[in-house]
Amino acid sequence: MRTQVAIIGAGPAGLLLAHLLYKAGVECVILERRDRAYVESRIRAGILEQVTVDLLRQVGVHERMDREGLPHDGFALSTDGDNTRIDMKALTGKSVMVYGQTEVTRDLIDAAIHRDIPLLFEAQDVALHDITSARPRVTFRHDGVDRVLECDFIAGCDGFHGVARASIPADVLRTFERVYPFGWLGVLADVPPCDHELIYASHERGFALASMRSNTRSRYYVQVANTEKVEDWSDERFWDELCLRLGNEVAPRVTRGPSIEKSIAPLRSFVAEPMRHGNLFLAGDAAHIVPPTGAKGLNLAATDVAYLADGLADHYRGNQAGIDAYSARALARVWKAERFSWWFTSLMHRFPETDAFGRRMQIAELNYLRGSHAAQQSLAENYVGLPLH
Ligand code: RFL
Ligand code: PHB
Repeated sequence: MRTQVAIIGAGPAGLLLAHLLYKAGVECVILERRDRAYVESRIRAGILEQVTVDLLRQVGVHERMDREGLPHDGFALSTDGDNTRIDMKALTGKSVMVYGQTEVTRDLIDAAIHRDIPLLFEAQDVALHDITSARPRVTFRHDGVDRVLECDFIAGCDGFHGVARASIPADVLRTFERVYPFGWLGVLADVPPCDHELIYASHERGFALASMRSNTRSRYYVQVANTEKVEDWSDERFWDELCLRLGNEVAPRVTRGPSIEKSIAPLRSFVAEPMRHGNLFLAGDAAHIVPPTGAKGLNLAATDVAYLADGLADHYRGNQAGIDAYSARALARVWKAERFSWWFTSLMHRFPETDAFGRRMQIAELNYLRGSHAAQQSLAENYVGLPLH
C-alpha cells in the first residue's frame, strides 16, 4: 500500500486531520488499533471551542452538531455553594458548544466512510520505520495479514499511550510532566441537567463539575483521591457527595438516576517537545495532555491538526514553511492551554497539602474573580479558546 500521509489513530485528531487533508486533495490512510464500536463509545470530552466548531464546519461535518449541540454563553463558578456566572459571550463575544466527543467521533467516522477515506480498524502491531528518511513506512497486521504502508509523512495521532511518540529517540524528545494526586470520578445518567449551564464547583471537600450531553442526559464529576476505586462508589454515594459539593442552592435541582457509565480518570499535565521528528508529526494527546478542568484536550487536538493539515497541503504545493514551523507553532498554543488548565485545576481542587491558609488563598482568588471584570475576562478568554492565528 502507498499513500501520502499515514495517520496512526482514529481519535478526534486523526479523523479531523483526514478530513482536512481530504478537503485539500491530499491522500491519507488511517490505521486504528481498536474496533469501531470501541472507538465510538469512549466517553470523554463534552465542550467544543468556537475554533473546533469552525473546523468541523470547514470540513463539512457539522450538520448533526448544529442540530443537536447546545451553544453555551456562560458557566457558573461555585465557591462552597455560592455561585457567580461567567458570561463568556459578554466578556469575549464568543461561546462554546456542548457536543460530546462520542458524537464528534461518530460523525467523523460516518463521513470518512461516506467519502471513501481509507480507515482500517483493528490494525494490530503498528510499527513506524525510517521516519527520518524521505520514504517512511508503517507496518501492521490487518485481518491476519502482515501489511506495509509506504508514505511521505506519518501523523502520530494515537493518543497518550500510542506508538508514535515512543518511536522518537529519547535523546531527541524532551518531556515535561505533572501528575496530580487526584482524579475525576465521572457519572453519565439519563436525567435532566441541574442547570442550563455548566457549574465548576470549588468546595472544601473537593472539586465537582455539573455538565451535560443534552437536555435529558447529564454528566457529573467529583474529585477523588488517586487511591479511590470506582467499585467503592455506589450511585447513591456519588449523588450524595456531588450534592454536598454543589451546595444547598443547586442540590435540590439535581435529578438522581441510575448511572449509565461510571469511571475514574487520572489528572495529568504533559508536553513532549518537539512535535516533529523527521517526517513524523505528533498531534493531540500523543504529544500533550491537559487536566480536563479547562476542557482543552479535544480542542488542542483539533488545532494541532489544523496547523498540520495547512503545512502538509502547502508542502504538496511546493512550500515547506508550514511543516517546518509546525512544531513551534503548535507548541506555542499548547503551552498557553497547559498553563490555563494547570491554573484552573490548581484553583478549583483540594490538594493534600492544601492547609487552612491554602484554602483561604483559593477562596480569596475566587472572590477576586467574582468582583473583577478583568479577572473574569482573562478566565473567559482562555476558556472559549485562544485564536488559531
Ligand atoms: P485519542 O482520543 O486518545 O485517540 C487516539 C486513538 O489512537 C488509537 N491508538 C492506536 N492506533 C493504532 N495503533 C496504535 N498503537 C494505537 N495506540 C492508540 C486509540 O485507540 C485511539 O482511537 O487522542 P486524540 O485524537 O489526540 O484526542 C484527544 C482527546 O480524546 C482528549 O484530549 C480529550 O478527550 C480530553 N478531554 C476533554 N477535552 C476537551 O477538549 N474538552 C473536554 O470537555 C474534555 N473532557 C477529556 C475530558 C478527557 C477525559 N478523560 C477520560 C481523560 C474529560 C475526561 C474525563
Ligand atoms: C464534560 O462534559 O465531560 C466536561 C465538561 C467540561 C470540562 C470537562 C469535561 O471541563
